[in-house]
Amino acid sequence: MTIGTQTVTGLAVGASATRTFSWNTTGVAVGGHTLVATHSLSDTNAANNRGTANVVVNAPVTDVAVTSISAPSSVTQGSTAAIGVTVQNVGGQNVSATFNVVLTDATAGVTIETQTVTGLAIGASATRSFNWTTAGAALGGHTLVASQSLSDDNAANNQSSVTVSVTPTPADLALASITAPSQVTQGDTAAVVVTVQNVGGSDVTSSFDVVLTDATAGNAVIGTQTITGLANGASATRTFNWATGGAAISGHILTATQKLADNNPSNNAASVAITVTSPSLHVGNLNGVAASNGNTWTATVQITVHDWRHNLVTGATVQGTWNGTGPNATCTTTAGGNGVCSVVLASIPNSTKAVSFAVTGMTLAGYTYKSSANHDPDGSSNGFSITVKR
Ligand SMILES: [Ca+2]
Ligand SMILES: [Ca+2]
Ligand SMILES: [Ca+2]
Ligand SMILES: [Ca+2]
Ligand SMILES: [Zn+2]
Repeated sequence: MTIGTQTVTGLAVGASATRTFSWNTTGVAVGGHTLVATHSLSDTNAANNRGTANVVVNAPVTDVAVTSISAPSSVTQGSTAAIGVTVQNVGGQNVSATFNVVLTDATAGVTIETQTVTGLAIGASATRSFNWTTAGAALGGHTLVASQSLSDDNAANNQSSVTVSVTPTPADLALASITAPSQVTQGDTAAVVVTVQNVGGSDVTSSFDVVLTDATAGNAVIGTQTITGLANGASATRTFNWATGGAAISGHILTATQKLADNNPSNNAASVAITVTSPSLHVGNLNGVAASNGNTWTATVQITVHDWRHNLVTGATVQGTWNGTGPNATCTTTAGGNGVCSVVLASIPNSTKAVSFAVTGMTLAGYTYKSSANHDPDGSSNGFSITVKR
């Protein structure tokens, strides 16, 4: 059969002309073929008017190749990595058979996953996504090998590999808890208890600081403590003793922060609310004494002033009223008086068998009078008023 005809428009003496024929071998029988080239000019020497070449036509090859494998260069141990594998029919005929694409971890010697491809037309590609769960994978480099299982005419391109590094899970320290009393009297010390936990995937071997600040006071630092490392999952608790002598009498927000620059900064701090209250005074004891002066008598009431800790207070002024209607009386506790001062009502007629004295107020700069705390340890009064009998 004729493959093709081309025209040459004359040739000068000694000249040559070359023509190229494209032979489409689709449908051509497999085996040896003799191709014959002839020219059509009737010349004087017919013996050199043709040439031949022998060409062997081979059967079309079947060839599926793993053309690409995509993977992250590194993954955190415990996470799942997506590995994409693409196979292509690079041969000369369609592949109708189903074949497997297998992803293995050559470093660990395990098969990660097998997926199937249900045939590929000439030139077509198929991509499969594999999920590599690295929870049990050793740290370090892993060679992942993707291979296709079809027995084809070219085994050289049946697999491809990539190296993925499995890295340790970065540490994550969390400020797990912070507790404090809901209120503290100014001048007292409040214990603020802070717990830090290693909630990340690896041990923390370096030392790190935990800082307690008072957000209400411009984030003033109350204290800093150092924790010398924390194993994975472990907790450490530290107590900050907040001396409130200089703290404003108001609500305060105290914030504890762990200062290690870790993988997750969102859990590095926690806060607690605490109210600093003003120091208070109250009656710590009332005692009454009667003294006779012939036709009259004198009543003396000794008032003991306590602070909120029931310590004796110097310099507190006590106000009170005799007999409900008057006269009023005041006294001030002195350094030598052990927190006690006295009021005296003199010249009481002997016909008056008893008098009473009631505390109505108590003042000292920086303190408040907390009458609900009044008490009398020996039971001679109710802590608010006392009766003195002749
Ligand atoms: Ca010739
Ligand atoms: Ca192949
Ligand atoms: Ca953290
Ligand atoms: Ca008493
Ligand atoms: Zn007391």
